[in-house]
Amino acid sequence: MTPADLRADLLPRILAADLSAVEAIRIEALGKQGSVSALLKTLGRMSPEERHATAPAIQSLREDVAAALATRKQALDAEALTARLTAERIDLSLPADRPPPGRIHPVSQVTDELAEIFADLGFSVATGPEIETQWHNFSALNIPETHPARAMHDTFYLDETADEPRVLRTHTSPVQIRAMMSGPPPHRVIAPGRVYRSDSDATHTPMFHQVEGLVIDRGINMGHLKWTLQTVLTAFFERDDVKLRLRPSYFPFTEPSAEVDVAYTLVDGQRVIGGDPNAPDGGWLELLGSGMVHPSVLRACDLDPDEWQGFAFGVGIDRLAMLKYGMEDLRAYFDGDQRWLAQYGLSAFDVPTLSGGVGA
Ligand code: 2NL
Repeated sequence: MTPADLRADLLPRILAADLSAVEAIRIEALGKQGSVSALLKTLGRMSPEERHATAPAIQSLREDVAAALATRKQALDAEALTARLTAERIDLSLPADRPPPGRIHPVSQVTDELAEIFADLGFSVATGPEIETQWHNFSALNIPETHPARAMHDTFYLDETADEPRVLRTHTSPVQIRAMMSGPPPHRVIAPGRVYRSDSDATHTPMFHQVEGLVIDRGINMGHLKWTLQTVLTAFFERDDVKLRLRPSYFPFTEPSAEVDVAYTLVDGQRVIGGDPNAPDGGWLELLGSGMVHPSVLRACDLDPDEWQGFAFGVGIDRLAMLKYGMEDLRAYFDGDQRWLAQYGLSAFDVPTLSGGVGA
């Protein structure tokens, strides 16, 4: 066939082709065995004069066919897109994919619960640095230089050559020292947060969480302490039979000092707060340390012990979370494993108050 014959055959067919025909014609004309390719191959066997005379018509045929195929394909694609756009509709009323809501870590949950419960009693939440001066962490709390708590194996010391050597706070008491020094009494604060001790086994992690509470006012006594803890723990454990027992104890920063035990019973082998401690499967669980703020601590904060008194207490948040939500291994708390959090994490909506339990 001559270039003109091929042109007369191919171009009208391309103009009328659908998408699959466009591809078929491309192979038929421009493919390895294609008709246009065959014409191009004849050029190799021609004399230079003949080739000079014939080549331009063949070359332009090849270019025109390729261009016509491309143009047709573009037109067909555009048509198909227009057809889809007219036919398909986005349903804006369909609910969107929700991101997974995430879970609240039990330690965060317990911290938030305590903040809510204490807020109902007029306490505010105080925070402070985790890197503390030894004065705020020890001296102001009547903990002498020789006290074992200051020993290397309990405390993480930072840069001992500094003018004012610092430690990772071993309790959140220094936050309350700062609260007492920040303005005049009365003070009602809780100080939740991370604390650090050089200790690591199945029941101790070198970082753990503590909440301390402090009330400073005129005429404060142990009765205020016991009523406050009774009220808070009743709300926290969501039982109306929470029973407390105060046992004499010793802390350098309180006088008198008391350990606070809470009554428990075994239910299906699980320790549950509440019930009769004298029942065969009952007993007392040591929960908090507490006492009346030592006069030396008040004086360190420029308060006159004859005018101002107060009570204070401290409790481990991780322990409280274990007791309330029933996780066994303390170390898993801080591994950051999503599977653990999916199992033990809490919904963002579970916030108890003094007046109503979780979900009220
Ligand atoms: C425990 C013991 C306690 C305090 C913490 C405190 C804070 C100031 C003044 C006086 Cl600023 N006391 N805190 C008092 C008694 C005990 O914690 O065994 N915690 C887990």
